[in-house]
Amino acid sequence: MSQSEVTPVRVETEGDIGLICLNNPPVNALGAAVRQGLSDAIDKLNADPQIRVIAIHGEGRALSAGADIREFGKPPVGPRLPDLLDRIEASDKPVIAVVHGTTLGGGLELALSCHARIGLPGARVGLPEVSLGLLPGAGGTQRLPRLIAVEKAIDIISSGRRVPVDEAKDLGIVDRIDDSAPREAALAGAKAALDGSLPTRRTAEIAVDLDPALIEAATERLRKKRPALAAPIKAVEAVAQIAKPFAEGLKAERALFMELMDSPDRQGLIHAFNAERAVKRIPEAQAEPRKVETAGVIGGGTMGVGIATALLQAGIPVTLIEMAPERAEAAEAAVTKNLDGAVKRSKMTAEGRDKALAALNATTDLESLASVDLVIEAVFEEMSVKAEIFGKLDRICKPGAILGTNTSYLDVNAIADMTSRPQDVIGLHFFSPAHVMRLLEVVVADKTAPEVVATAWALAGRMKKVAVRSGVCDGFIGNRILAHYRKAADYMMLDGAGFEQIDRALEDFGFAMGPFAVGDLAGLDIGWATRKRKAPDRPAEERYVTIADRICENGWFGRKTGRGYYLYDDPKTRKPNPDAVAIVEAERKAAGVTPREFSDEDITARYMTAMISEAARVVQEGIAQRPVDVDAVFLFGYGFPRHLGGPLNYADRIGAKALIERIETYAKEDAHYWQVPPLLRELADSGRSFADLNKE
Ligand code: TC6
Repeated sequence: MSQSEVTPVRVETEGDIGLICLNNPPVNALGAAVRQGLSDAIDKLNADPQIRVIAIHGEGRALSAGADIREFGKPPVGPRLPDLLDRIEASDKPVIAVVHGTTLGGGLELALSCHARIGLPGARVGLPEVSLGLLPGAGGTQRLPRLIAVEKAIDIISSGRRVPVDEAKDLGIVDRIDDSAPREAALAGAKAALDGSLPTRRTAEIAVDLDPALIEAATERLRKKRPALAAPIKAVEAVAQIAKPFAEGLKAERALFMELMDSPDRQGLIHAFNAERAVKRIPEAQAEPRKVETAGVIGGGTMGVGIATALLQAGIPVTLIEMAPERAEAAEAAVTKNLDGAVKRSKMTAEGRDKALAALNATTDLESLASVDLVIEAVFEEMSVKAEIFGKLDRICKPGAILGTNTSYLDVNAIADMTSRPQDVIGLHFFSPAHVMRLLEVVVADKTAPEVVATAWALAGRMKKVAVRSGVCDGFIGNRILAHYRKAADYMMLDGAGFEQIDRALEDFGFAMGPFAVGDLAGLDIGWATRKRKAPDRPAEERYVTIADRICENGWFGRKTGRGYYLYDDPKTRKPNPDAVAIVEAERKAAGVTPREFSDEDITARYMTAMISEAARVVQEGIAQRPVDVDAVFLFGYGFPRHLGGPLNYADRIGAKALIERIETYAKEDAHYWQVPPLLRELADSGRSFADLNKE
């Protein structure tokens, strides 16, 4: 049946029971047609004298994933969800909801407006609106704290977490668990409501006692934990309205919801949600992926160990290759530690860990890769080393095996040409720690076969990673853009801003960590090696900041050596390294710079403008398919503040014209670094935005 032929809400009767079925694939979102259908269905069944009880259930994956996100920001179309839910709750005939699958947001609010709820095994419920920059705006903040303990409701509403059905039953969100199919559970629930074995009541009528201290404590906690985000705090403010009569509380909830609906954070967070899905649209999407039942990883360093861990967690047996037996053993120990950590963080069970470890074979025998379906090379970043390995893999691996490289900047075309099968070679660029970070940059070389690309997406799906398609260039999408804007931070440091001020300004802006603190964490020797590699190609006009080199020359590589820009005597604190401060001052003098002051706004403006400039070039050159692909790389691999939606989504907030003005102003200081990207000029001239490019 085609989408247009689907009736989004079906009504049927069986004796004195009226059944309403939501059928709006893929996730029964509560768009206008569903709301209208539900409204008509409730009216019809209420008007039918034969009917004594009504039960709502859903077809497909879940009862409902909530309001239709695609309607946000557009003119409202009635009936509004809050009004519809009030009418369902007011129904004289009891209404039962059957909750199955992942039932979220407006979907759970629909269930809360019913008079009893039945959960199916495997169901999960939640109010994730805060993660979209919103709050539950269809009565969720008023009904949930009436139904369950206020403290628990605050936790669920302000965290947006998904609650497994067993916990939902213990909390009182669902009244019983029934392990039949949704329609059967609806019929059984309706009968139980009629014979009195399933009590029914209106949630709005449940008396509630609010302890204001709970609200204060939650607000305080959120202010400390996530100061940049307004939605969770507003959501708690909405819960506080339960002190008022129900109708007034609903009105207040609505007002707070509308405030958030108009906020730029809401736009940014929904863009981030959509970005994760948009990156799946690739030209190779129709190709048939190859089977990946076994994998090999070459290299037992941090990356190799992380990749092996991620593959094992996805249920794929791994042969991990190291050069010497003691290094293979150390790699196995490191994988074990990662898996133990996953068990500790409840990411996997102890049995899962044992099974994964049994599927790991750490060895020095490269020939044992002869039978694997996929190899990921994660050795030292040196073309001659890669050339030797890919030459050997070409000889050893079976025909059709996928040969992946985890290189973070080397030319994947050149690596592919080391083999007689360049169609099987692809870049699989993981981010450290590879078993935690969600981004996987998939670097498609000139000769990579479409089914090899499709396999990378299938693999990313199994590993629960976000794959983004990148073309070949130095650093691909992420590291190329990073290399550019990182220089802006160095220029500001040389010209007078302290590294501590730069880090703090960017952290206040929303980054989890500023660039100097990140450098210390990653190891300053990494950037040092890259700068040395690129030195021969450095244009004569480029300003070169020597501060980081001087710090590295002392053997101070950041956290791992106890000092870098900061001191790490106490792992919890971050104190500027006075020797690094002295180096900064000395290098300024040597460069003949008279230090000047930078405001925090100036720091973030320059940093973001540099990032956006290189991102625009990456899009124009076709390295990234669309602006949204750049956004996804930064959201899922570089800790970009999610509420800003990614660098190019944020660029639209500033506008192409204003960005050009900034670049032209900065160019007066350094015309080589600050150049207007042609794409930005095109957007400014045509009045278009990066968002428009995403739609093309
Ligand atoms: C709310 O309810 C507010 C209420 C108050 C109102 C007054 N709307 O993620 P998947 C699409 S706020 C429209 O790949 P999964 C999704 O874009 C909302 N579309 O599948 C994708 O489309 P594509 C609160 C939606 O099985 C397709 O469905 N609810 C919606 O990995 C499949 O999605 C949420 O925040 C939607 N609500 O995960 C829930 N949801 O194929 C957000 C999904 O064209 N959704 N789509 O790319 C999710 O968390 C997940 O989608 C999931 C399913 C867990 C429901």
